[in-house]
Amino acid sequence: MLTWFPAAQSPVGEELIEFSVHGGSYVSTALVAALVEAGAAPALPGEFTERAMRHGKLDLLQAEAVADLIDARSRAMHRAALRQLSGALSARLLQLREALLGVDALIAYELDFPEEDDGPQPRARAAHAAEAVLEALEALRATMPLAELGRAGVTVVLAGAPNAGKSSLFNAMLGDARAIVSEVPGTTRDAIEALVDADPLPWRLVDTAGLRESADLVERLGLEVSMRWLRRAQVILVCGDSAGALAAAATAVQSVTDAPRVLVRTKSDAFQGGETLPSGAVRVSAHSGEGLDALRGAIAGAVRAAYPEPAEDQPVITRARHVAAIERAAAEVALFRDAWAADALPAPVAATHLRAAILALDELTGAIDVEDVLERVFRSFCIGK
Ligand SMILES: Nc1nc2c(ncn2[C@@H]2O[C@H](COP(=O)(O)OP(=O)(O)OP(=O)(O)O)[C@@H](O)[C@H]2O)c(=O)[nH]1
Ligand SMILES: [Mg+2]
Repeated sequence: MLTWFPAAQSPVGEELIEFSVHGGSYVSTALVAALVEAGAAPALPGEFTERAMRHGKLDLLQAEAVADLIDARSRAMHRAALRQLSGALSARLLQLREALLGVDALIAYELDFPEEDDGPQPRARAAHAAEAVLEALEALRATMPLAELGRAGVTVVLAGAPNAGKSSLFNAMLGDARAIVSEVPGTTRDAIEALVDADPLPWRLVDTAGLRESADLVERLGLEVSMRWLRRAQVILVCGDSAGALAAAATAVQSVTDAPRVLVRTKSDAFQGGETLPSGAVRVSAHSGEGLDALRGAIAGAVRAAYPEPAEDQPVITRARHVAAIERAAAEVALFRDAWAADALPAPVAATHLRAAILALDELTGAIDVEDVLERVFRSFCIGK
């Protein structure tokens, strides 16, 4: 069955025919071979999205968002991609571009009518407007770490004495027996990690070797690995199977890092009562599942506190390319602001910084054709998109 899209209604902005064929790879492969034989060229990776962009159906940032949507490994990435696809980032950049053009116009006014004095000084207004653009650019730049965390996860490290129940808890949180568990203290030697999807950001959950002095060489090496992970941890689950063990583990962790922590009293199913835990500590059993939801909530709370979500109307950036362009634009605006404030450069020269900033923003949205940028963006797509 063929579906025909006239150019105006087609998602790529060109006349398009879709073939729907029976299932199985043979028929579709044979059809593609026949079409190629008849002169068709197979699409390059990302070619459909690229054509959509060239026909004005999407801008470059939205095209990238399509790739991000396909690659999304977490709810956070999915959300960021949808935001970008909706055009929120493009709209903000367009606003900033307009503002810079406005500053440019104020400067031209100052050039044309240097003696004129009518109300608010164009000079001060230009400085003000440039400052506002700079702040908006910096707010955008500041959202990048969230994109990285959305991709790689917030590093959440399980720490505590050997046999505290860390690997059991790790497995229970994953719902999968990934780490070896045994009653022998010192079972875990190397760090094991897994990506756990969660809101507002996914976690990179890391199980580590128990913290203790050991004569065993391999266990000591494992301890060094634990220490490295502890130093990199963004949230720590301090585990102990008694109030005393928990306090000792907290002290040990404290000496290495001041990352936010959640205190976890493990093996709550074997709890006899009669101990007081520090406030905020969560009682959990990897065996019965008791307290796991509370623990998930406590981790999400720590993540939220450490990485506040941007305001609803704050667009976010997601790629190194965005960072580079935003930084370039911000640097140019800052140069303009400083030169303008110090009256150090003739106005036409100061204005070249504004133009350079506008150029950087245009590159970002793909408003100006920068072939090598397009090449890099689209060739990272998979075929058929
Ligand atoms: N009753 C009970 N026992 C548990 C629980 N979690 C772990 N254990 C037991 O505690 C022992 C140690 O568990 P692990 O998960 O291997 O402990 P670990 O902290 O990873 O230990 P190392 O890797 O040696 O540092 C095992 O015998 C587990 O069966 C629990 O929730 N309840
Ligand atoms: Mg273990």
